[in-house]
Amino acid sequence: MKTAMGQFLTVEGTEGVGKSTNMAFIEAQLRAAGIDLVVTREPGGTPLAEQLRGILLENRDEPFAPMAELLTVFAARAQHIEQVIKPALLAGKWVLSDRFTDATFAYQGYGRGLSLSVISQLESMVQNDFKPDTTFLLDIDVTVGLERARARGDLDRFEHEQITFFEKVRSGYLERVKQNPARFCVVDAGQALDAVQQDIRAHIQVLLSAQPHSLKGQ
Ligand code: Z5A
Repeated sequence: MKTAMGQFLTVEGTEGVGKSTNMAFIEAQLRAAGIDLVVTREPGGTPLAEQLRGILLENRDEPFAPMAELLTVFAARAQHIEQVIKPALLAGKWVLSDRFTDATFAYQGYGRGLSLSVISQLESMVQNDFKPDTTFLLDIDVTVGLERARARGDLDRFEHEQITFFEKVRSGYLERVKQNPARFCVVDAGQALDAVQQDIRAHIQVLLSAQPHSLKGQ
């Protein structure tokens, strides 16, 4: 699948990094520029994939085997791509997704310690060569992020993990940036929100300036 008609943007980061807050900001910026946009998330994005999300996030006594977790994430993704992402891009819309496969490398690969090469194989099976065009990585010291996330209240199954897990996840994300520097926009999410959003706005302006002149404000 080619993404020439629509752009596929993703937002990533560890707990408490401000993804939800900044997804809304990015959405508003893109809509103001006249982009026809579909906003979605992973795990989830379709009724069936949202059910799989519930299974992944729910706290339960039975341990979730890491390989079962990995396969569930990719099952949800296969459904999401087929039902939402692919049709939108083919219709010329842009898609903004709260997390995608970088999260799988970061959480299941670097965090849980599953083989990166197995994850790459699943990525090829499910996505062929389909990847995001641009990924915003909100990066933060994990201690600061966890304080923010825990101040919000109820914790899901991932948020009960130890700090060492999130440190591995964060270094996994930074490793992904090293491997794909052209795709990532890295933002220091430890700054005050105004400064974070100023940085995001600058990245979006670069992105929009590379688009056809039919968009508003170009
Ligand atoms: N997961 C996985 O393991 N493998 C995969 O392949 C995929 C996902 C796709 C659900 O993700 C879980 O799925 C996730 C990994 C796993 N782990 N967990 N949990 P999620 O994205 O739905 O859940 P989340 O990580 O909790 O994201 P979130 O809801 O967007 O939370 P957030 O990043 O913490 O964002 P927030 O709610 O906007 O911000 C948190 C608080 O900080 C909030 O009170 C804000 O007002 C505040 N905030 C935000 N920015 C600032 C600044 N700059 N300064 C001060 N305070 C701020």
